[in-house]
Amino acid sequence: MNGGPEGIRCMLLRGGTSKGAYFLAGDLPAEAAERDALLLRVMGSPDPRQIDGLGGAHPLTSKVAVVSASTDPAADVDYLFLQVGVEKAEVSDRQNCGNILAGVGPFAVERGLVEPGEGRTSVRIRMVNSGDLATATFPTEGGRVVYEGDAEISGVPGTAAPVVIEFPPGSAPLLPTGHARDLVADIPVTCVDNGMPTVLIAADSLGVTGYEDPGDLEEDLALADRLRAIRLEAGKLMGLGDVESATVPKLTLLAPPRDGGAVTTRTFIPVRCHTSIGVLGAASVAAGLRVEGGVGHAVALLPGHGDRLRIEHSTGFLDIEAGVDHGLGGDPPVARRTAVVRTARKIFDGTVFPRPAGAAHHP
Ligand code: NQM
Repeated sequence: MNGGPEGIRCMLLRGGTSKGAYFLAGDLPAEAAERDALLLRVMGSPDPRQIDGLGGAHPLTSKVAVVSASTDPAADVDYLFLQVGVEKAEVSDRQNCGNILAGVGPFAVERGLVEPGEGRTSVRIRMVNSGDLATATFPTEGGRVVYEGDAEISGVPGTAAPVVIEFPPGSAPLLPTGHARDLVADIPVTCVDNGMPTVLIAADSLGVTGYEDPGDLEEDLALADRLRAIRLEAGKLMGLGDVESATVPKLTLLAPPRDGGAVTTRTFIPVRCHTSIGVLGAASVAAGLRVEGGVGHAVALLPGHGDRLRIEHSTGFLDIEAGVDHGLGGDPPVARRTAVVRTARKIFDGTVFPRPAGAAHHP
């Protein structure tokens, strides 16, 4: 368990458009600091290439899920998400991840935490980071998870079996600042939290179109400075405290849709620009677009009926159902429910051998 010569049992799965190392909680140290130090060695951090570990040199491929049987009667399993820094020796539990969530149900069946059904299995998951619940439903047959299927998600080549994820309303207020719109670092924004604290910003208010490639946006240092100022100020307004080294809030630039969707997005997570969009990030964007008076309301083309809408991003789109009830008599709007289709795939199952403790780090 301490990462000695016997290694640690680990499964690598693609969850949605992310990839992560999945562990049973009992296979890792119980103490958080010891666990995190071990996970840095497992992933090969800190190192921009993560050459000596499992990490893929990007925040979207430097992720960990820690899963255990739940003691909560409303859940089958507990899922703790940990974002492992790439260049920095940091492990953060301050956000959920809805993409890695897509692999949690299959992993729970693979490890015998949940008995598979015939045809399909639903796993009730408590997301330890926020205390919120989600239910993931996916095909199972003959006691095994079925990964092959015909569901296609943007950002992943080929097709795979669908993992349908449903979220009841979360515990956080939808509008953490209490307003549909705030002026932050002189820019109008909407701060929203439908599972992921997110700041919505009209791209043109920052002098960009919102259709640029993520790599080009990352190279715009003046933009990075302005986003940083917005993030630090918005973090305080959203009750997140000092977010200098936190992975939240995310910042999503909005522009009118170009491919039949409701809106085009470029999302900073929060420094690198996402190549698509996170699941809970998309849930927050979708709910935020529906907030009357919010910055998204003016940019988006919202469908006339139903909860489903299409969020465009740099590698395609993400369809999501997000219902918002508008408060009566001055009550704030609240999220009703959110549902999304993802896919997941087991890549390997085995034993990981972490870099030895105390190995010199030469950046
Ligand atoms: O928003 C990236 C991802 C995510 C998180 C991030 C996610 C979510 O794409 O639920 O999935 O925003 O850091 O994996």
